[in-house]
Amino acid sequence: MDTEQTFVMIKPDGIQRRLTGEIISRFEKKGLKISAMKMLVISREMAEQHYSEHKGKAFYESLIDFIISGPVIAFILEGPGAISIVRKLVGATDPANAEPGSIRGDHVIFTTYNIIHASDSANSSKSEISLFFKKEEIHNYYLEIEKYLFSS
Ligand code: 3AN
Repeated sequence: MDTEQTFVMIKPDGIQRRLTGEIISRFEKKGLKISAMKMLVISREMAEQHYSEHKGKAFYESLIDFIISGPVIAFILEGPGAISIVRKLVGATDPANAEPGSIRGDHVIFTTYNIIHASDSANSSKSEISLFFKKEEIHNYYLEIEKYLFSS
């Protein structure tokens, strides 16, 4: 499985509910590597770009208002098969389908206020990472375990 990078964002409600540490710790425990991280308030323009695929849908305006309503924490996770692994750990968009044990399955009851975003494909990961991070904000380093994995 190739090493992938994926974009993840704890939304304003995740921060309001003080679930930041809980969420990040799930990814770390799984073995994913954090290669970039920052807290920011997204501009309306940036939010519209991030959610452009939803423009025109009934929930679009409230989604934009919500995502710019307070700070978010944006980060990049890295690891073999990271994109699909992170989506599994996050759980389904519809709270009724989010499996218990997933982040949304354990903490979310509303579809709009669903505490976290994660890229759903290699293409969206690439464009979301470049929307949120400059090259110099992304750190290239090895975890101790990777030194053994990649040494042979
Ligand atoms: P996901 O975040 O699971 O990739 P998307 O990309 O389909 O889901 O939707 C982006 C965001 O738009 C969701 N996280 C949620 O906040 C909001 N959203 C999606 N579908 C609905 C819906 N039917 N009603 C309200 N909000 C929605």
